[in-house]
Amino acid sequence: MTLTNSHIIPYLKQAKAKIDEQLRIEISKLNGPKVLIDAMNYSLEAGGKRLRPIMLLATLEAFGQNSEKGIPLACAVEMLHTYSLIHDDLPAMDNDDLRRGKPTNHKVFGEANAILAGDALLTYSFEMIASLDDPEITSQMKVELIKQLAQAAGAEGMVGGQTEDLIAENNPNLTVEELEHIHVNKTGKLFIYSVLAGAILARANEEQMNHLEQFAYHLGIAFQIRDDILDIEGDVEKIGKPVGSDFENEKSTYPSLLTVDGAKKKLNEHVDKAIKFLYKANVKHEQLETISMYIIHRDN
Ligand code: GRG
Repeated sequence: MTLTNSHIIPYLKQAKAKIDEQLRIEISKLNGPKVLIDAMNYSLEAGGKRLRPIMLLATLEAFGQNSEKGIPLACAVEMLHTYSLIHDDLPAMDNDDLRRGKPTNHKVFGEANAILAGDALLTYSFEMIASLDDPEITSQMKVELIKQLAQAAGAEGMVGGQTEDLIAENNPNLTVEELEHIHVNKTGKLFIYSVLAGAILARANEEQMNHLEQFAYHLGIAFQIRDDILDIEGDVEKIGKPVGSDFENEKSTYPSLLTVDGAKKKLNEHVDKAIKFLYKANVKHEQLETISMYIIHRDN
């Protein structure tokens, strides 16, 4: 099936607008020191694509359900994602001055406030799930949603992946398999969570859960490969060649290990696998497929 940008963009814009509105509502409920709330808001409003929450909503739609009921949970995922970006940019991690074309959180609010804003976003995400006010979302479902988010974000997921990524910086012989393992933990697990959280709300059966998990697993890898390719294309546009020409002394990426063409081939393989599992899940696949196509064609 071929989907063009003219199909994808309106759908994503509409879903993003709903998420943005609810994020503003959720943050307005918080009574904390002004500088902390401002720092949280700064990164929340800095122009993220909202891919993870959109995937959660699209999963609900895949089960024929109204996506509105997933919006607060989707916002909790975005809060957690935003924390990870703030901390990732800190001097002790990637030491980035810019994110999404704007000064990073610590550049505007100082390092201590950026750490605290990240901490507050992380903790608020769990509070939001515990506070979900919908009679269809039982306490048992909330516990499961909280447990799975903690697993996706913690030592066995995103934080573990970030740690492995830092270790890998000193390994010039990193293999594609090792790189993949890092990215599955660092970014993939939150993608997987987003889909499974939607499936939990929709009361998917076990077989559907398993297929959707595989769908999101492959999509998460495809997302990362696309990100690596975009980085290279951005460097070539800016300075006429990839940073660290011939990829020497550079952090390992899919293009550095496989060449750009090899990375593109791998990306397509993962998207094909993702779509195969999506179809196996026997759900209404249109929106999730639309997002998958966006992820391989996106240019930011
Ligand atoms: C610091 C605990 C901790 C974790 C950091 C997710 C992560 C782990 C770091 C983000 C750094 C990074 C650039 C990872 C590669 C994956 C990626 C491109 C994430 C950004 O996700 P997008 O493109 O971001 O969905 P937007 O800006 O749209 O929200």
